[in-house]
Order: sequence, then C-alpha cells, then structure tokens
Amino acid sequence: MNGSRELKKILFCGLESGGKTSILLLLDKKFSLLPTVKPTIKVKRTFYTNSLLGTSIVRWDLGGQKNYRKIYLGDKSKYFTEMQSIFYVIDIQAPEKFEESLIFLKDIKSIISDSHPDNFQFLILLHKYDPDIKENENIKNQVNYLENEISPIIQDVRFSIFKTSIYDEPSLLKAFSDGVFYATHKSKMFESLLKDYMGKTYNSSTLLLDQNCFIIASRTTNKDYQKICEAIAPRLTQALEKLEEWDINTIDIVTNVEFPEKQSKFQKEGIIFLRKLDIGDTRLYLVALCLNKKVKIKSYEYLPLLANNLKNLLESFD
Ligand SMILES: Nc1nc2c(ncn2[C@@H]2O[C@H](COP(=O)(O)OP(=O)(O)OP(=O)(O)O)[C@@H](O)[C@H]2O)c(=O)[nH]1
Ligand SMILES: [Mg+2]
Repeated sequence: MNGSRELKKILFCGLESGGKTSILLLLDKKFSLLPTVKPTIKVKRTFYTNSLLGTSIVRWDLGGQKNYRKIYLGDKSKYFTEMQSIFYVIDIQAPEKFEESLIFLKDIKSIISDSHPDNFQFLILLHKYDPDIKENENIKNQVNYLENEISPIIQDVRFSIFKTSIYDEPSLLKAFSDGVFYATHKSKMFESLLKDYMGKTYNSSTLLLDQNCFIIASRTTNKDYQKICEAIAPRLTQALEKLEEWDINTIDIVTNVEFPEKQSKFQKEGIIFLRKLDIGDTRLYLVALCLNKKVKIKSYEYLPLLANNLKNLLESFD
C-alpha cells in the first residue's frame, strides 16, 4: 500500500563517542545496556517496526572513529544511498571536536547532494544537552555557535535541529518520530482526523502517540503549544501506566493550567489532557491542549467520534 511496507534506511552518523548507540538503546528502551555501551565497530544495523503506521526501517549505526569515517566516505554507494533520513549527532559537551564534526557533516552533505529520495531530511542532534547543564552560559553559546554554522552547510536540504539527551527521553522520542514518520502516507491520514477533531473542538494543539510514545501525528495552532505537549506527553503516559500497574483503570490524566497571556495581566485558564484510546488491541494516546473551559467540554464531547474515526482508519489498513 503506497510503498508503506518497504524497508526504509535511516543513518546515524557523527564522530566517535557522540552518543549514537546510546540514543538507539534508549529508543529501544534497553536501559540496562546504557552503562555498558562500547564504541561501535564499523556499522551496526538494527530493525525497528511500527505496526500502526506499517513502517519498517533499518537503522545503520555508523561507528564514528576516524578510520571508519574514511571508509564510509570512500564507499558512498554502499552507505549513503536510498536513505530516508540522516541523524547527525554532535556532542554539545565536546567543543574541541566541533570543527571536525562540521567537516564530516560537510563531507556527507556533498555526497548526498545530488542523490537523495523525496522527503529526505537531515536531523541534527545537538546531543548530551543534559537537563542539568541547559542553563549553563557556555552550553548556550555552543548551541548558538553550532546552529549558526550548521544552517549554511545543509540549507538546501530539509533539515531540523534538535537538542537531545539520554536523560531527556521526550527529546529523543520527538526527534526520532520526526525522522521516521514525517510525511508518511498513513501519518497524513491520522493528521487529517486530528484536523477534523480540532475543527470541531477549537482546541489549540493535539498529538497522537503510539503505545511507545512515538508521535504518530500532530496538529497545532502554535509551535510552542506543540512543544509543551511533546515535552510532557511521555511523562503523562508514564503516570497513567503506573496507575494501571495497580489495576486502576485510568481513562485520562488532566492538568489544569494557567497560561500567561501576552499584553495582559490576566491568565488564560486551560487544560492539557492525555486520554487513553484503546482501539481493539491497539493502544493510542491523545494529548490535547485547550485554552478555555468551553473548548475543554467540546474536546471531551467529540472524543467518541474521534475514537470511532480512528477505529475505521485502523480497520482500513488491515
Ligand atoms: N552526558 C551524556 N552522556 C551521554 C549521552 N548519550 C551518550 N552519552 C555517553 O557518551 C559516551 C559515548 O556514547 P556512545 O553511544 O557509545 O557513542 P557513539 O556515538 O555510539 O560512539 P561510536 O560508536 O564510537 O561512534 C558513553 O559514555 C555514553 O554514556 C547524553 O545524552 N548525555
Ligand atoms: Mg556507537
């Protein structure tokens, strides 16, 4: 169906010790292996399948040591063809390696310039952006420096820059979801259901997540609202799953919030909620941000319709 069953190739590149293998372990929830991670010898291929979107990918984790980098650049037809996206990982805590890392990025960019598939994208991960150093002035300067240097290198290809850390799981879930599901046929179909739901409820941001908290689809009226939802969604699902461990059937998690309003001393009262949607054997989560009580009521009122539309869509995939 629309090529959605094909095996897509995704590359993880960057210098040695940047954190590529750790990122993959975290995405696979292999937490216990994180402390024992070793430098990758040449290339390690692993598979990931998302049954909801019918997406199967093979992830090439390219060990970043200098001698390996030479091999990859020397055999571009083996390594740098037919990939859907490249995750390029830069260790934000190692400024002494920035120049070398930018050179490797340039080398890769020049290789792929004339031969990449439609919808190809670069995902640049400014990695090891750990929660405890975010406010550090040096780190802020380093992020600015890299953002300024990277854009001109890859400007004629679709790209996004993320700040990620293995200690901030949502940051990696977001980057991976963007790299893997962007513009897929099925993801667009889910998005059109969210669009319809938002049109009826007037809520400001909605996300649809799969059981593992990968973002399957999203719609928003405002980028910041989307970022807020993305940052808290995995934490809300964790709370819900914890309650389920006690056999407490938890339908939703609701947070009442007051949004600051620009040019006014009043706050907008709103809610962000996470709703569990079990459709047959498939677990989905909806996160929605509503800016007032009316919208909240409507968002709940239209949930059965949304669930029904999702059910019909999932059945149409079978
Ligand atoms: N502080 C911090 N350390 C990290 C993070 N991610 C990975 N690391 C550490 O960075 C080191 C290198 O991680 P790897 O995952 O082996 O790096 P790699 O990019 O796969 O390295 P090569 O396989 O040699 O290319 C390990 O000690 C990890 O624990 C992060 O987000 N924050
Ligand atoms: Mg590795």
